Amino acid sequence: MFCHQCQEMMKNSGCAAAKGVCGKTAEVSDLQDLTLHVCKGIGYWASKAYAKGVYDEAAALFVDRMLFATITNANFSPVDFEGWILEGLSIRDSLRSACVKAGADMAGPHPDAATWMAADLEAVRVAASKGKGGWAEIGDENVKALQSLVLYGLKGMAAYVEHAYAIGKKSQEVFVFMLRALSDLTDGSKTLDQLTSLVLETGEYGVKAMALLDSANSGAYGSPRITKVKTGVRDRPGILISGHDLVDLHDLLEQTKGTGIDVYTHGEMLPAHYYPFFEKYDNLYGNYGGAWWTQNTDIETFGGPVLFTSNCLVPPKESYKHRVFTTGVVGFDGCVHIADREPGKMKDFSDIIEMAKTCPPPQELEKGEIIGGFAHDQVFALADTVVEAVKSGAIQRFVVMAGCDGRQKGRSYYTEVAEKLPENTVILTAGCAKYRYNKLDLGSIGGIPRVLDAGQCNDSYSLALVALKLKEIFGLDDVNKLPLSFDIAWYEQKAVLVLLALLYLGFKNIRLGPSLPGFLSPAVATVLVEKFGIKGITTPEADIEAMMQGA
Ligand code: SF4
Ligand code: SF3
Repeated sequence: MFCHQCQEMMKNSGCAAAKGVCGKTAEVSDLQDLTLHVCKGIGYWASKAYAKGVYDEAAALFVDRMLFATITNANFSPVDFEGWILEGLSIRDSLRSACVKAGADMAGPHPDAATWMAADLEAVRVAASKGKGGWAEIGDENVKALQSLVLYGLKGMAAYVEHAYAIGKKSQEVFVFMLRALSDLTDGSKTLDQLTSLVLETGEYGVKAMALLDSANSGAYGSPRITKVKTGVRDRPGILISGHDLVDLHDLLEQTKGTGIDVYTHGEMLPAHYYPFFEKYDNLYGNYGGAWWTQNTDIETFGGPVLFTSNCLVPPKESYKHRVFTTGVVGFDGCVHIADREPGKMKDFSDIIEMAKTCPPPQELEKGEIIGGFAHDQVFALADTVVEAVKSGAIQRFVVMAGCDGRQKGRSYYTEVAEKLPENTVILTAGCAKYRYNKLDLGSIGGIPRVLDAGQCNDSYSLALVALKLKEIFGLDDVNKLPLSFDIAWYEQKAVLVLLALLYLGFKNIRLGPSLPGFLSPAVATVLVEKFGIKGITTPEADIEAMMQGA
């Protein structure tokens, strides 16, 4: 195996042993490479067919789901990937036939395309195992680095698109881009400049995908508003729900209401409480535990069943594995998988509910509240107060500390930054990175909490909108002139997409940690540093000092 898609890759160069740091086995890693390999074939033929006026949405959806399924900590099941590869090959072959029928030019244009179009699985497997990551046999290290940026950005984009699709929103434009970008990744003749443009284009379509999900979420569940979420427990059995899928949460709340079973959110499901729509469910009790990586101990003490609706799943311990349920693209052999909903129906969570009835109430970990719900509309509603505070100097700077949390000890940096930032600063956050400081008492400025949580990583778009709104209010010609710094933490591929989207929107001087992506070549890293001012983190003290001076 070789995998270097997440921040916890071994030695910041890649996981290449029998198992990745995340627990992904070599077998699953290779199968994921194969899955993506087949998806590139689908992208190739789908783009050719599209040029001839044939659009296959089912193929686009399949590719989208596969990009999402191969995101870090989503699916660890060889059985799932074997099935998907066969399904993908048949989709690819029917697209190829559609191209013949539509009179497409079957010869080109990609010189390396033939290697990628092998018909039988074994040939695809051999082709995929040739290079690092299965696709890297073409091009030098800079080509590979740019291809990685695109591929990982696409995985992040797929997550946004999949969540929007679950709510009933889709964009043909974004689907067509994803297929074309995958096709371009099979093209060994692309120059570095062309690949760099593709990276920025991925950011551009990333913004569209983020906007799509933002409107899907607020259309279905209302605009997030300031909310206090309980962190304690009550004396009834519970179900813990994790991941990012709000439609799954809705189905679960409908099916548990009136049963005497409480639903607790975990990790990235915390921001669900901020949506007005879910207020009517009095059995949506509170949030339990911390960020994704604390699940091994949180699930142990929770005592009841746990539903994973998306990443991040940590391979479950034997002691509680029987209580772990997966759904959507999440999978782990030995855990019960809840099937997708049929059109117009809910998913059937009765097995989880039956198990919950036999379980003890959760053990209390803490007692308190987390405040959040500062997505764009809520912040815009506070705009007068915020602008006044900036003008009076009560707020000197905003620091965006969004992104992911992770296991690495060095991530305590983010807790320290939050604690040590001057009291006239406000932290804007989204994603599970917030668990490094969202339970600290950092006070408020004129009634505005010093940590403004916009929501999930899926809501990072809100932070960009807030920044663009501030630019407008202050009459600035450049968003980089705002009293705003970025100190972002990354772990998985949605964070890659968010970074590309921010670069596309013109944000510069972003601090990225705890380490710069190991999949970047030195030359590509240099371009990011020189052209966009991206930088790594140093110490909390030095970085705070630099940020306060606008650097
Ligand atoms: Fe390693 Fe991350 Fe890949 Fe897992 S997802 S194998 S930890 S690089
Ligand atoms: Fe977290 Fe996995 Fe990225 Fe959604 S739950 S931000 S890491």
